[in-house]
Amino acid sequence: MEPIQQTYQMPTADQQLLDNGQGVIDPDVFFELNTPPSNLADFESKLTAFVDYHQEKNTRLVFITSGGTTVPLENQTVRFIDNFSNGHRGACSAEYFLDAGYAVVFMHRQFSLQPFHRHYTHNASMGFLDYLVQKDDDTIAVDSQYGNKMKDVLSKYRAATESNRLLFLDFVALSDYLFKLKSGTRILARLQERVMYYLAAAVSDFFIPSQKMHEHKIQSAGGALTLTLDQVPKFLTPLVSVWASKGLIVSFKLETDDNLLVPKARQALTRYGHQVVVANMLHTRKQTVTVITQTSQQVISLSQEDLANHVEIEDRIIPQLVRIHDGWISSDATKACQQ
Ligand code: PAZ
Repeated sequence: MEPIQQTYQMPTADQQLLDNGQGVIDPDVFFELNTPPSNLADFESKLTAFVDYHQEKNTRLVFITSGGTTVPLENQTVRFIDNFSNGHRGACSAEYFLDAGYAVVFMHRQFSLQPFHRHYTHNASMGFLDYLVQKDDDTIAVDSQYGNKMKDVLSKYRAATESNRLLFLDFVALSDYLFKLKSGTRILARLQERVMYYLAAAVSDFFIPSQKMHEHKIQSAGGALTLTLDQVPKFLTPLVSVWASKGLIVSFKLETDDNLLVPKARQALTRYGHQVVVANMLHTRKQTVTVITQTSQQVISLSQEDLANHVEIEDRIIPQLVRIHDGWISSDATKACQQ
């Protein structure tokens, strides 16, 4: 029997007209061609209530995106393309932003690392039950060797949640993430320069639009599978210029080729005109990053001593970003006085 090469459906003439001639559609067109996630209304109402609360309190707020997006291969998704990110950067950063007095919206990939919980999950050698002991009176308790640290983590977690300073929201697929990014930034926009957007999620650059996707599970009887993915529109353009134009925007740049890292990070700053790029390499991202602004470039690295003392690099990154945010807020206040 002839092997059948499976490909996704070719774009229609109409869809081809919508792109910019290089196969990249406009961000607005993306939202017209894709269906919003079914829980978008719930996402919006939780975020609106959180923003209402913090608007009154005059708190600074950080919107953290964390973890990787999936790229489904079928509309009724059985298979998808994923990436390496487990959300460590975002989850860890959330704790340091809370320490710095921020309220945190933690928009994360479902089941990726979460602030505070992260100390007890996703550990290859320790499962949840391994932290517990069964006592003689048949009750259970935390094993005493973990008790002190757990008490400390628990009290910080309770302080954040009881003061309504930590909101968990999630996403899975790329389009889910993009709809929520747009909607979330617009809801937060009324807090203006008090919001920092900390875009640490690993967002796919390529996807299959839903009209071009197989509806049902792709069958192996069809032979080899050839996939063509479209390029994801550049969402930082509307985010910086329209959705969140008053906030401080911190994007992340990940590379595996050292020679590309700083030039690509600078290129992003020039192209989008936002304030900060944190550049990191895949294999050293927990030890060293470069914080780049339009006028400065600072390498932040952990020493051998820091590593031996289990210092986390976010402990150094967040205070630096808070200083930049201080400057952003006061420059905005200066602009307002001059008007
Ligand atoms: O989630 P994680 O801690 O495993 O990785 C963090 C990271 C490398 C995804 C983040 O620091 C980052 O660079 N995000 C942007 C990735 C990108 O360039 O698309």
